[in-house]
Amino acid sequence: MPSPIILHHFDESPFSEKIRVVFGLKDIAWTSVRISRIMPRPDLMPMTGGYRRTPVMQIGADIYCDSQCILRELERRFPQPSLLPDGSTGLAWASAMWTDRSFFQNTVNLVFGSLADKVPQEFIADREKLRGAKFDVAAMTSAIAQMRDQLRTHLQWIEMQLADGRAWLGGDTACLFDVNAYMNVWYVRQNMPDADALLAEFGHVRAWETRMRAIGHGRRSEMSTAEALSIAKDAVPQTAEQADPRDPNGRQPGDRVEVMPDDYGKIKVGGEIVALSPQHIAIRRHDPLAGDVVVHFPRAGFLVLPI
Ligand SMILES: N[C@@H](CCC(=O)N[C@@H](CS)C(=O)NCC(=O)O)C(=O)O
Repeated sequence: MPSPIILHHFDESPFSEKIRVVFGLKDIAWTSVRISRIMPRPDLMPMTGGYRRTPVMQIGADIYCDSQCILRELERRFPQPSLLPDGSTGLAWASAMWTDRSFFQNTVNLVFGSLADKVPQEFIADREKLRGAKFDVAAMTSAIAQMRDQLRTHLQWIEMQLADGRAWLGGDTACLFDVNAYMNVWYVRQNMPDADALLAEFGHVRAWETRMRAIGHGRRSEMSTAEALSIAKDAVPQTAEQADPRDPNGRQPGDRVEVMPDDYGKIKVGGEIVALSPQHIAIRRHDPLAGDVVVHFPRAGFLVLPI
């Protein structure tokens, strides 16, 4: 029996919403493993080797970290309907550097600044560890006016793109542009009581948001974290060795490296390179609880360090 497509996520997670929407777009049957919003995650860490951001996708003993990497793998396994708009493939992938960084920093600061004293202390302590810096809700609250200005700018870019009456950001069909940008609008809608007011002037965005919501989340079933860990333990990683002859640093399959995000959650995951390309790195590691696993990361926004 083929390994199920497992998403380790929590329902409130905007980066996970990207993946859930793609399950909807591609009508994929998937298994939801709901993880805690804060650490510890004792059944997941043996599989990721310490990578602690959400979401993580697991297929047998192959573990995909970061939404960019997950989407790339889903597009590879389920090419139709494609996430990539005709003539704009490169820009579609690159759009994550807008939506996941400056746009998301804007919406996350707005959301937590607005929640203010409703943010639980243990959540603040967890996110301080994640960021390696103070999670300063008071500073976020005082920046709300600035964050509203920034949000308006981001939303207007979406509005401009839809202004010719097209249904989707890339044209006639929903694509990666839509998935990436929608995450932030969804996050504002879920958390800001005045979302209607924030979106009021953007009629095209509101109509597009309704279309995005109607895509749904594909075919979802639930599994426990412990069951997912035992699937990894019983499986054999399926990633084929792949060299990158033009790797600028001469890295080769078999080299030992550590991989970590360059922005937050900077935990190094060590292993031996199995596959390498300009967009992707996969490393093999062994864990007493998870067995042999191959952990996959994107290259954009990640550092690869020799051991
Ligand atoms: N670049 C990452 C960012 C993921 C991210 O920041 N996720 C948030 C939740 S939506 C997170 O990891 N929060 C801390 C945690 O869940 O441990 C991606 O695209 O997956």
